[in-house]
Amino acid sequence: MANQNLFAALRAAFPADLDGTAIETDSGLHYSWHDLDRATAMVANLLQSLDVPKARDGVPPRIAVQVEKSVEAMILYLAALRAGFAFLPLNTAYQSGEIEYFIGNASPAVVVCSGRNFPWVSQIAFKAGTRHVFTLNEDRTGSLLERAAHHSDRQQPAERKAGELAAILYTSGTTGRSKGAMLSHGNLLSNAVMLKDYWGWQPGDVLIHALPIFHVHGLFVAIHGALLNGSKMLWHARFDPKKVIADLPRATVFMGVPTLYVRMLAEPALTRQQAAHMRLFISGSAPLLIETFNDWRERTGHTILERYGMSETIMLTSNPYRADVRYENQSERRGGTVGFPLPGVGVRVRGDDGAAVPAGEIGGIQVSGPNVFSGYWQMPEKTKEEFTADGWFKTGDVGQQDARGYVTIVGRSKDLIISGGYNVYPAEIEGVLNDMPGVAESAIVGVPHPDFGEVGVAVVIPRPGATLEPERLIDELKARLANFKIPKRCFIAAELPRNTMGKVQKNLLRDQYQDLFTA
Ligand code: MLC
Ligand code: AMP
Repeated sequence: MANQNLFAALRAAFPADLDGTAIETDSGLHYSWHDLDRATAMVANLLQSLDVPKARDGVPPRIAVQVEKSVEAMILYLAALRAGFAFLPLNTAYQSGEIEYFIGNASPAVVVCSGRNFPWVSQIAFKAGTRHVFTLNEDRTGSLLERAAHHSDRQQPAERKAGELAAILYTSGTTGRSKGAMLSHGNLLSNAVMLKDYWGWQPGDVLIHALPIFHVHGLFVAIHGALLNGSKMLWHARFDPKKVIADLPRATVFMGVPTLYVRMLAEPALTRQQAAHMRLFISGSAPLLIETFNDWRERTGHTILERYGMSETIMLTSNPYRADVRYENQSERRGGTVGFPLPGVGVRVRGDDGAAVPAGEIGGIQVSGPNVFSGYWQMPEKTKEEFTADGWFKTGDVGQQDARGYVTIVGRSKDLIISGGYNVYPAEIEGVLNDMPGVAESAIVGVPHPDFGEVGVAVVIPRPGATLEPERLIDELKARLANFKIPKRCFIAAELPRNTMGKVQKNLLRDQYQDLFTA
């Protein structure tokens, strides 16, 4: 059977003219397809030259990467696939305690970090038994590329089967620590191939890439989409609404979390004329408010296509790209919904008792398909809990599917806040707060926010006799956790509201602070 390494499929889709531009960056750099091919070969050869454990039982060596967004960081991802390593991307906002957990849990053979963070990251990595730590900086310096420069620019992609591990994405949990979702070459490729057709990727498409590349949206959906279509990317190192709007006349596809759309709408330069060349605007990772959906249509003449996915499953549902006879009745992009189950993806809604609920009624969303991950890294018990007996994955999202098939997400059974497209698990922050001196207990709730959609608010109860200062608690949290997890406000209270069972009534706290940022 042919090699099912995801990189091999992406490479096969490169255009015949390898001298054409594959990527143009916002700092004026141009990369040809040939450059991508050569650079990924060199880095893959470096990785394969290292003394690391060989793949065993479909489990290859892991490479954990915490670096700023750059084309070279993307090349490193592709090179890891090419060399047959499993890629473990880490948000640049993560602090040492968070990194220590990920490295300790995944025991990567190789770690790559920025030169600035090398002193502490390497210490954590070496302590965890990692033998190889490289640096990679935004300006293309660092030991990774220096070492790769000594390797050949030709390389045969490692032989991989569809079920073999390609990436581990850590996602936090409602209880306990983060879990590593194991995604295979087949999970990633099947989803990308299906989306290429469903979203109507066509010759000449150009993608504006303005998302971070350490989560599903920017790393998989955007990059695989462009590469599999042989499409050029206009590469933005960080999201700047003005710069994206300026690039619209040269592009056809844009992907963003709702916050990016909200920020672009605040720019007078966003006009119908400026967006005239665009073919498709896609939103996901967090709920898109109907006002944003409507305002965007009014201002640009384009209807945003909203889709729904997860780290564990990649893309699950999507509003339609076009009226297509193959996808009967799927003609309208309906705001407030996440569209239809994607071809090949099973979506069903179940009640608390596990029974099917009638169309239009609310329940837990369960999914199945070739895109669904195989389980959490070294957590068989957790994996078992999250799947039904008949093999469907319980997303933790609560929603409904109407008679026509449109899926709407109405809430979450998991205690999760999605802030600017990043997941924040209250339990993790409460755990850190509760360990601070003078803190008896705490609760974090999500409330509406005009920019981030939703943000966390902390309510903290002091121990008897203790005096707590909200600013001090926030500063302490900042030293320990990624910045997007930090509650935007902190209140000290005498007690938390509880029901008769003694359970904290977060809904009452949410109601209390509902208008904090939107009044
Ligand atoms: C930044 N800040 C945030 C935040 N991002 N606060 C809450 N939520 C966020 N998402 C805070 C910082 O802590 C800092 O606070 C201040 O804002 C400025 O930081 P910054 O880094 O300069 O912010 P900015 O560059 O403006 O970033 C905002 C953003 C970014 C929206 C561009 O958050 C972003 O790129 N989000 C996209 C996330 C994403 O890709 N998600 C996909 C997940 S995949 P202070 O106090 O320190 O000043 C997934 C599956 C799927 O969910 O379906 O796709
Ligand atoms: P992550 O674990 O970071 O992959 O986040 C996945 C979660 O993001 C899902 O379980 C949903 O709760 C949420 N999500 C993704 N896309 C959407 C969307 N379009 N609307 C609402 N929630 C979404």
